[in-house]
Amino acid sequence: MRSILKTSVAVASLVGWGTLSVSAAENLADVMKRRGLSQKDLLAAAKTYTPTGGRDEFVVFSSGGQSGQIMVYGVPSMRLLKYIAVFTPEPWQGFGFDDESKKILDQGKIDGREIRWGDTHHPALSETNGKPDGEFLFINDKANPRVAVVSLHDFETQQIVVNPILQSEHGGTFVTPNSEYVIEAAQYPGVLGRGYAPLSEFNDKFRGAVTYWKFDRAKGRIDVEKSFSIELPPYTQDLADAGKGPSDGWSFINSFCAERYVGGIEQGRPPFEAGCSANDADYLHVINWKKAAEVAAAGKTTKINGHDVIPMKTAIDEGLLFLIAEPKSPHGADVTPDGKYIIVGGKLDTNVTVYSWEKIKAAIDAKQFASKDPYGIPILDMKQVIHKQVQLGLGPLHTQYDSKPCIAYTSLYVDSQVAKYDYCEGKVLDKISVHYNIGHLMTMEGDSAAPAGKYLVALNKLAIDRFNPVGPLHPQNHQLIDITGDKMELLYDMPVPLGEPHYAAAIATDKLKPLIRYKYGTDSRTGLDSPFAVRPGSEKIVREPGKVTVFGTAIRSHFTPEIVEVNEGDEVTFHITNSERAEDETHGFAVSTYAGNLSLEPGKTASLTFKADRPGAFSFYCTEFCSALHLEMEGYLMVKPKGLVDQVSAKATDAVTYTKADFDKQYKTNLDTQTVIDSVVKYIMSTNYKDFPTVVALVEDAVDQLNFAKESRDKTDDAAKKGDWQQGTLWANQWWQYQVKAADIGLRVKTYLEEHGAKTVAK
Ligand code: RUQ
Ligand code: CUA
Repeated sequence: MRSILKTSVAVASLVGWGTLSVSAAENLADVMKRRGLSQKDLLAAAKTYTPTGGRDEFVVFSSGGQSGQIMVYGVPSMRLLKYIAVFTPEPWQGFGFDDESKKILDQGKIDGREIRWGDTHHPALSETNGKPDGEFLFINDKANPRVAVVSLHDFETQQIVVNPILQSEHGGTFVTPNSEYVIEAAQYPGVLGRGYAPLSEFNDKFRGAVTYWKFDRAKGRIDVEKSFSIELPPYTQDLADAGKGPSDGWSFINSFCAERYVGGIEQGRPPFEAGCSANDADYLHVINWKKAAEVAAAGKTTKINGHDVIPMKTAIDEGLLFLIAEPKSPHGADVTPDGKYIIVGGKLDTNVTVYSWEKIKAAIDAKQFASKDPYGIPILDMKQVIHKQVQLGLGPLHTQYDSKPCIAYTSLYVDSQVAKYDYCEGKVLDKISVHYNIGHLMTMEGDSAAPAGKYLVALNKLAIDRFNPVGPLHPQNHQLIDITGDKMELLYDMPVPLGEPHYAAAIATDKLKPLIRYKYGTDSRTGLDSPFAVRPGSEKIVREPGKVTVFGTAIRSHFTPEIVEVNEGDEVTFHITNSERAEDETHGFAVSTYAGNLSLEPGKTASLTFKADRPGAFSFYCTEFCSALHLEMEGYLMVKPKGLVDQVSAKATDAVTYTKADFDKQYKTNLDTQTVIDSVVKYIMSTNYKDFPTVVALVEDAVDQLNFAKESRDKTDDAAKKGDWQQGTLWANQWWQYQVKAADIGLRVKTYLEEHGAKTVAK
């Protein structure tokens, strides 16, 4: 069939060649003219264009902002690869729809309230020795103080932890150099434990805090029991970072509104924005987390909602907490790759301030403090611990680092620019304009101890006039900038149609080792074996009073079982395992008007539970275009009305009768198909296909299909022996279905081998 198709395509293109050649002759100069492109544009295109099948050098995980999700895209192509559902349901992936993922989302309930969205800000990659290792990803929820853990083996959210004491946060997620802890700092002050106090008691009763979530890498989960927090003043903590190298063991959190202003525009008082930016300085918090972990382990904590909190007084007495002034309404606290400096942008100051860790440490060790804050926290003398201040422009926010030593990039919100400078010397080197109002920026592995340089992405808040208008809400704009040369070069604008992407993290592609398929019967939401998985042949329907549980399988192109009878009012659960082995051979599952959607990737088991409270005949079907007979991948849920006496048998009757002629015709087709399959198999076996893991998986799948074909063929032959042309023809058809699937996989393998330069090996 395929070869016929290929031949006719070839013939058609031969016939059409004469007319096609006119437009095909358009050359590069013609295209440039027609589209108004410059040489510079062409160069940018050549640097980003990725031909079909090409791969990106880096993979970016971008916050999806208010969508509660994460976007994954490639650099330099800027092609979107995936949305990872984190705090928000995502129907395609079944997240928030299957029973398993509902449990993950339910971990994110706060004080009993179900919250199905999140305001994600800062993703962080797990690190080993300060470098991203490609194993895990963390992200925070500012609106509802939570942190999620995503496994990068399958890009699935596996855990959500709720902060036990905060009511709002922002300084997360930032990881320590070996991902010992995931840092989450408060944003708007509150009563710790989410309690009440009048605003008139703000200074005494309201507090900030920072939580150090203990990460258990072996389990791939945050260990809530071993996590702790430190009580902080109500200074509106903002962004955080962990020290590394010489500053490993310490963390840094900036703040704004150290004025502790409480607003009240409705009482004729100036609004928050005025009161919170009245002073010239706020505070950089310097915290010894390693020592704090010991203090917490020693039990010098109070329990709030069952969680260990080191009181501010203890933090001061134990020498865990120090403050340094920072100008003015700062944003961003970014530790340099070598851990020697911390750079803070002053939103309302034109400088970035480069603090020297060596000087900070010396002052702390010598107990040289300029003063104390109202809570008794020692304040270091800013002048004494500054390395440099670099005048960059209006609204400096966040800083990222290059692979070249001493080179940093800071976003300038008001100027809509990126500044490149030497922070060792305090010299501005270059500036580039972006469109418009950049927030964060990101270089490749730019958070790590060894940034990869090469590219920078400007995460812009407004797109304004950059793209085709799509209504009052515009997409956001991620702009790719080449940073390999002395001058930054803008390469590409990517409209982002999801949430407000605050921050992103990039990793070299070769560090990611995602799964091709799940081990048979995996609950993908936990990564563990599902107790509900069954193998083909052992599918079953279990009936208990008021309850029907289906243990089924899905494989191209049918579900087993196909007909499920229940009584009105029964609780029905479908546990379905995808028994495919081929890469990307995903099925979906939905029961019309009742429930959906499951995403069943190869090897995965997922479950759908609902109450069959409305009688009727309801189809269920596969929601993923998985094969030529995808539309036929269907079944019926028969919800029998209450009190129905006449139990109609579930046994299906055939509407069409088949004769011996039908049987013979199908039989012959099958034998012909087998000849084609044999030739493909022969080709594959003649190559070094075992050198390609993707192909090995596909070949396993094809072998499965051929075994199934064999079983159906035996049934066909049995029926023929009995002269049962009805059953014989139906089974011959099923046999052929399996052949087609095997052939489909075989051709995928053949193409893959040809494209990847497989070699012929001697037999
Ligand atoms: S924020 S634009 Cu990271 Cu939430 Cu700075
Ligand atoms: Cu399985 Cu469509």
